[in-house]
Amino acid sequence: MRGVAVGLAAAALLIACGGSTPTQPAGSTKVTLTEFKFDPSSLSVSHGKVVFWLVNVGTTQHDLAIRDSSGTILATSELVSVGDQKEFDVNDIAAGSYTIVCTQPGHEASGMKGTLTVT
Ligand SMILES: [Cu+2]
Repeated sequence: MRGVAVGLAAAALLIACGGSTPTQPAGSTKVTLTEFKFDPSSLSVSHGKVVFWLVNVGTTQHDLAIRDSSGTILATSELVSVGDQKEFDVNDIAAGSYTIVCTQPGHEASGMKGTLTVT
């Protein structure tokens, strides 16, 4: 968990400074967002607190939501602007299989979804 705290501190510092390129928090899982897919589209993480690092290299805004097998959305990231990066922290996610989707209108239907395996 020490790496997570450092990552958050770094993110806060970058917001304060502005302008500079944010760096990926240590121990985070990087996911690239484009039209209309997640890369990688198949994610695997350990249970507990999970830190995703979302990088939008597409031409429109995207986000990442985690949906369980019953269709309930457990968590949704902030919207990531074009060319931006956002840290997305998920606490206490239990082991299991989940679906990841972009909640922007039409994106999931266009193929912007994937799987998340929590072990
Ligand atoms: Cu999207």
